[in-house]
Amino acid sequence: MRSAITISLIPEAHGAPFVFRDDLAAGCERAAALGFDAVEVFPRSAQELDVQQLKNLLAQHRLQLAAVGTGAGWMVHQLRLTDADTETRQCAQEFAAAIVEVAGGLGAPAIIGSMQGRWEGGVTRDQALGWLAEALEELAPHAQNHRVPLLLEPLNRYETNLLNNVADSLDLLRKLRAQNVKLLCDLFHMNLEEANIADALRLAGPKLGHLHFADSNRRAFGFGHTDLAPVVQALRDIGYAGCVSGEVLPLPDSETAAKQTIASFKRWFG
Ligand SMILES: [Mn+2]
Repeated sequence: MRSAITISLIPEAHGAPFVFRDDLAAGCERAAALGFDAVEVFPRSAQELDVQQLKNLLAQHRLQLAAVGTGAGWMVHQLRLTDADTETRQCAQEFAAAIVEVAGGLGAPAIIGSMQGRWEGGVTRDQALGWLAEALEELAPHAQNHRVPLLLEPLNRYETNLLNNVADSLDLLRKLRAQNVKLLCDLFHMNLEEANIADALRLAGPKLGHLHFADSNRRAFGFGHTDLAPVVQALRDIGYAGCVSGEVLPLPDSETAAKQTIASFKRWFG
């Protein structure tokens, strides 16, 4: 397993669970200095990400790119793949596709989390799930061209009413022709939504593609009360060998959250 830490380049995302913020060079420098294997980057858009700078920083610090988030599509641009408006759905699709391409070019998967949107107003749950499935079918082959998966993240009920748990997300994946869509399981969301986190990870099994490593209160692992022992056992049982990425609140500050994340990673996965 590889350790990773999050870097947000979205000025509008202050208050969101990203450890390092606004400065890619400084974030990569701290990630490498603390011993992380990889960084997970959240750009404002594909076009606003300086790909050459990122490449140079990864090489300079011998870091891997764990994943690239699409959350700015929703947070900044209010784009959702399941919006009632056809044109907005198309814009969302283009926004996400551009990030899939940029990430894939760097050998990393893109994450579809908050861009899944929600069903509301005149849109039914089945309609929204159908639009999401269509979007994933369009995006996944672009990721496949780069030989990377596309990551779909179930979120807790306060962030979406569409995909909240592993079982419902697997139901959607089973209906897809694309085989490279994998689940991003976030321990913070799972703590709110799953009856048993370890059982849910076992259910995900080979479809687990990425892990967000956050404690019960979305702080760095060890700063909350989730019992990690059964979670680690479940990950071992399913042979998970992907990223364990600290997507947590920068509390009490970025440096302390990052240090706590790598210490917990080493303790539990080292
Ligand atoms: Mn997450």
